[in-house]
Amino acid sequence: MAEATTFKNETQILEPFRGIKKVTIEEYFTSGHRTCQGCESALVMKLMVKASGPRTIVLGSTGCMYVANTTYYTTPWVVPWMHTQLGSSGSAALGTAAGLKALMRKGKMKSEPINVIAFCGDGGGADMGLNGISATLTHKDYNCLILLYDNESYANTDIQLSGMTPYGANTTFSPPGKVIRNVHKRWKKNMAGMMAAGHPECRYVATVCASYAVEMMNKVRRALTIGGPTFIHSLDPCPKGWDYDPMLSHELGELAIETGIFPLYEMEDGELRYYGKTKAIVDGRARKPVREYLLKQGRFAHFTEEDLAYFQAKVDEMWDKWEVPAVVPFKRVDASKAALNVK
Ligand SMILES: Cc1ncc(C[n+]2csc(CCOP(=O)(O)OP(=O)(O)O)c2C)c(N)n1
Ligand code: SF4
Ligand SMILES: [Mg+2]
Repeated sequence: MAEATTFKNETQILEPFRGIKKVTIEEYFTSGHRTCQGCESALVMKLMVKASGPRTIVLGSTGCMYVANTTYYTTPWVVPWMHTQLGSSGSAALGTAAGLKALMRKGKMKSEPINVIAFCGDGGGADMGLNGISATLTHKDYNCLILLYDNESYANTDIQLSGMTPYGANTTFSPPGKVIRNVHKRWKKNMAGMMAAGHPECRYVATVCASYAVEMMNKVRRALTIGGPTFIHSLDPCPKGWDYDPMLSHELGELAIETGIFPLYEMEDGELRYYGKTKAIVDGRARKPVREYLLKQGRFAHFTEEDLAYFQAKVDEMWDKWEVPAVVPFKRVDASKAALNVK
């Protein structure tokens, strides 16, 4: 078949929402899901497709946002949605974007910009599917967004620890005991920083939190309009896995930012912009103590003062010693020593 002369690899025009009153009223993730009360990941799904609008295809890897959203014969998705295997969000995004492009180029479907979003959990994305996401972010000719919703555990299968579970957290794989209090002793992966630093063809990487809904939707809009593959990391409080009253979800999201544990930033064409309360911290506002965030969650109920001090010291190090505060983890060294290569 002859190639369509009208085909252009365009993205949609999605202007940022200028305030909450300007947000569109239509919903594309509605009732019909069975996530827990207070589930922030469900809110992320709702805001994500609200931002992208009706001409969107969503792909989702196995996890809470698959299982709880597609219970037998019911679904909250109004846009086309497809499940993909646990470690496959990257390849699903790339394959769908490539498929659409080929069909449009060959004139087999109408040439129009369609948003492709693949979401993954922290287990599916930051652990099992890291390779696929990384590969996708190198293919600059395909327009797609990978959104990692990070509830800091393999939640759907009953809260096993992932590479994104915070230090010391109580999970079904790391229950605190009398002999070993903190079974989980690894520090969480720096997923957005890793994606931003390691993928020169990826034009946009951002971190978001649904406690700041309009900002979050605007980052999704930017990611979908800039062109090429993009990546967003969302931190999602999870009442079941983090063990807290569901009414605290929003507050915990805010505290994650205000304590400096989860910095909000976007990296566009290699330029870094902190935003929201993270920018205020960069500009001099004091960070709240991490204990205000940690002690509201049952998964840290076993923490002693020593554990809290260790956690605080690690967060302080991220802000005070990293090459780019809270983003790039290389330590700053004295320039004269670095030139001589001495320690
Ligand atoms: C290859 C493979 N291994 C294991 C599973 C079982 N499994 C289904 S969902 C899930 C947890 C996924 O965790 P995450 O990606 O963080 O999503 P969440 O459940 O937290 O939303 C696991 C282990 C699977 N579906 N496929
Ligand atoms: S376990 Fe957590 S992520 Fe899963 S549905 Fe419940 S609140 Fe949401
Ligand atoms: Mg998870």
